[in-house]
Amino acid sequence: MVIARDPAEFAAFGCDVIDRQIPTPDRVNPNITFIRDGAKTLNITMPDGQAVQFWIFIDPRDDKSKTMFPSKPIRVRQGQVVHSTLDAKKNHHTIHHHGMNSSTYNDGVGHVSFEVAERYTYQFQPHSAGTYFYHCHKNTVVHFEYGMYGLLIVDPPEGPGKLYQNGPAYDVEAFWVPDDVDPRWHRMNHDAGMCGDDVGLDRFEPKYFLVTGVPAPRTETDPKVVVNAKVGQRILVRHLNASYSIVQTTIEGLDATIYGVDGRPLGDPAQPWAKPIFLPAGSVLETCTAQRRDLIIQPTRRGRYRVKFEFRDWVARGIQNNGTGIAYTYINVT
Ligand SMILES: [Cu+2]
Repeated sequence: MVIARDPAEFAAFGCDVIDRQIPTPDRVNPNITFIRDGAKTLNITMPDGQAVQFWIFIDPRDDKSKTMFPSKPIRVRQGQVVHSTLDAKKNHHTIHHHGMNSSTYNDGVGHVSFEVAERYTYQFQPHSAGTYFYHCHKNTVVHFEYGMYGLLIVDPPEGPGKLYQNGPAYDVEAFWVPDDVDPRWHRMNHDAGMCGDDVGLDRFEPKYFLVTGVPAPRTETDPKVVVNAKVGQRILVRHLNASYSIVQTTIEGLDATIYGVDGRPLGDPAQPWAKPIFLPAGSVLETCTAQRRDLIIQPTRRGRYRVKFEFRDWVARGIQNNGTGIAYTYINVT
């Protein structure tokens, strides 16, 4: 086993991450179990006809998961002991359950623990209901760009229907997961850049802009993205920025209120210092990579309300791909 003691050794470790086939330390009986095989390839045809290769996690117990991008959600309840098993059949991967307070062995960050050589069961117990995601943490910038992620939803102990215990109830649940794709990155090698080799990871030039796996402009009609609700219903939008851009999301004509930030509640009576944030219609919601926001929207009038996602460069802050990096969808209220 390599132990990093000084920067030189860390440099070597960065290039040669430990891989292990081990049992879960301190294993206890789970309340709920998941299996994810990784990575399977999935080709998605972009609006210009180009097929782009993605890597996804699949659930071997569910054939539908073979074509799901983002990967099939993991949905649990606050307080449950969760066992999430990764079967890394081809090459090495990990699962990082982003936002869980896991022990180091169960955190799935290859560089501080190990990569899964064959199979490992991650054990954790979520303590805060909200919106999270899981993703591969092997050569992360490449594997995450390849699409190795899915939503991780933590419901309150009593189950879905409220964002958190004593929190806002919802009638309609929606998932908005903006992502951007540089097709050049989707032809890279599994280990590209890990040993300090210059493979061009300093250049990210996204050409396709997706929401919840749907490339724009299909986001304007695809039921995975478009939200349908009735006047007076409460819509919960779980918004995850899975892109490598700053995303500015604008809901035109409808007010929204942020009740959750990165899996932590706003407006929980037990935490009176953390207030919900009101966004008047037309406000810009800005998120960077990996951030989550839970929005409650309660329309009071019928209409077709447009939602705009602008993908902006981190440094220059201009809209990506020469100003074309925009996706739209709609909230239809009847
Ligand atoms: Cu991976």
